[in-house]
Amino acid sequence: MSETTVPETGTPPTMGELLGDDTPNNWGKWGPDDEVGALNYLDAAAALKGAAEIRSGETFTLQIQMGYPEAPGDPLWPGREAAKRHNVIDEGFWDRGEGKEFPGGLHYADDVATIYTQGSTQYDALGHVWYDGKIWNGYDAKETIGGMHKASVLPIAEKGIVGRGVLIDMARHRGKSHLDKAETFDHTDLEAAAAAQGVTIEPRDILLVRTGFIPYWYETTPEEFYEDFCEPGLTYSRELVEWFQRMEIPNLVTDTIANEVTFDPVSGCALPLHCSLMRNLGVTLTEIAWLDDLAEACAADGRWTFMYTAAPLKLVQGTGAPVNPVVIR
Ligand code: UVW
Repeated sequence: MSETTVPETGTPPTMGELLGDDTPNNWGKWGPDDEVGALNYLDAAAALKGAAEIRSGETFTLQIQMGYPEAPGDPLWPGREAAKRHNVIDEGFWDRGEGKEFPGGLHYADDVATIYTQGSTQYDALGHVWYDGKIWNGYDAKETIGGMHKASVLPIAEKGIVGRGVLIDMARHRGKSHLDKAETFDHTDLEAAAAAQGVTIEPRDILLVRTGFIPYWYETTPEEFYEDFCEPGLTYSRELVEWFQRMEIPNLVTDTIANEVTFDPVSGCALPLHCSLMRNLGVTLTEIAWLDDLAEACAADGRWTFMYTAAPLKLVQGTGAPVNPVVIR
C-alpha cells in the first residue's frame, strides 16, 4: 500500500499556527488527571436519555468485518497493515497425532492475531495525536513513549460509552452513494442535513456521520481507493471547533478511516480536527464504522436517533482499540 501522498499546497503552517494560541480548549475542565475528556458528558442522565430513544428494539452492530482474508482485505490508513490471524491449534493437530489428549476426548481450536489497534473500527485514545509536545489535558507527549502512560484507550474502555446517538447521512443528503475524495462539509452542513432529515442535533449527542466512503472501499479496488488519497469529511474552521465545544459533543463516529477530510483544503495541514477536537477538546473519535444498515433503517421510518453503546477493548497503554458498537433503536 502506498504511503499518504501529501498535496502540494505550498508550505503549510504548523498546527499551532493554524489553530492559534486561543483555540478552544477543555484542558483541566474535568481535573488534572482526566483521561476521557468529553466522555465526561455521558453521565447517568445521558444513558437514560439514550435508552428513552428505543422504540422497536432493532439492534445494529457497527464494526466492519476484521481480518478479512480475501481481496480487498480491510480498509486502512496508508502504511498500516491488515490484521493477521492464524490458527495455532485446530483439528489438524489431532489428525496428525500431535494434539494433546484430554480426559473425555476434548479437542479445541486456538488462534493468534497481530493487529494494528487502529486497523479496524476503533476508538482512538485521546493521546493518539498531538502537536507542540503536548497531548490531551496538557500531558507531556513523552508519556506516549513505549506505551501510552497517559490518555490511553484504557480509561475510555473502563468507562464505556452510552448515550443518545444521532445519525446524519451526508451522502444521502447530497444525493450520492458516497462522498467524493476530498469532499468537505462543516457544522452548518450537518445542521442543514439534520433539518432535512427532520431531526435536531442536541447537546451531548453522540454524533454519527455517514459519508459512504467505507462502503466505497468494498466496491472499488485498493488502487483506486488510495489514488490521491484524501478522504471526504468534516473540514476545519474555528467556528466548527467552537460548535463542537458549545454542543458538548462527546464522541464523533464516522464511516471513514480518519473522521475528517485528510488534508485541510485551505492550509494543507493533515488532520487538524484530530488536534483541535481530540487533543484540545477531548472529543473521542471512532473511525471505520459501518453505518449503512443503520442508515437504511433510519431512512425507512424517519427516526434518526437511538441508543448508542460501545466499549473498546481494555488494552493497557493502547493508542486505540478495536470496537464493535451496538445501536438499539
Ligand atoms: C491517524 O491518526 C493518522 O489516523 P487515525 O485517527 O485514523 O488512527
